[in-house]
Amino acid sequence: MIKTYIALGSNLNDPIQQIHTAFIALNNIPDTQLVSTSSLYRSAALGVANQPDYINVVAELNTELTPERLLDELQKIELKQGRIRPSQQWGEPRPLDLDILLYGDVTMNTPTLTIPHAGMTQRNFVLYPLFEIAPDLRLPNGELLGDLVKKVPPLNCRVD
Ligand code: ROI
Repeated sequence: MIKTYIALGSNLNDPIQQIHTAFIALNNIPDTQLVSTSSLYRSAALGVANQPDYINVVAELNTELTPERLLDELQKIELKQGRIRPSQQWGEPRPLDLDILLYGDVTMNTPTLTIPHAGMTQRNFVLYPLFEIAPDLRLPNGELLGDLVKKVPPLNCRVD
């Protein structure tokens, strides 16, 4: 059983509802359990102008699936929740984006999957929710999550 952290993001088609629907879908992945979820955080879209605010969350799962099979299941959920293409162009608004942040202590870099997730250490909308549910976490390279959080702008827009 591997502990894995998934980032959820939505900025289309009722984002808060998208996130709640995704929690149920994550818990229904075969050989996988949803262990915990962070609060929901609202933030302006990073990197692209003129698109709706995002709702972001991090979820902890226990899984027996390989990273590739897990990614496959996540892409099925994205498609089911109205995403047009599994790998929409970077920065396009989307009803649901699911990214594998961490998978145990695994480090990997293939054409389809980079773990830890490449952008995670710079993104406050990932680091803050992750820190909320895993305050003592270290990345596979030994970096302490708490140290990374101090280097990004604060994210305090929690949604009730
Ligand atoms: N900005 C925010 N705030 N949250 C996201 O999840 C998000 N996802 C993206 C880009 C376009 C980088 N911007 C984002 O893919």
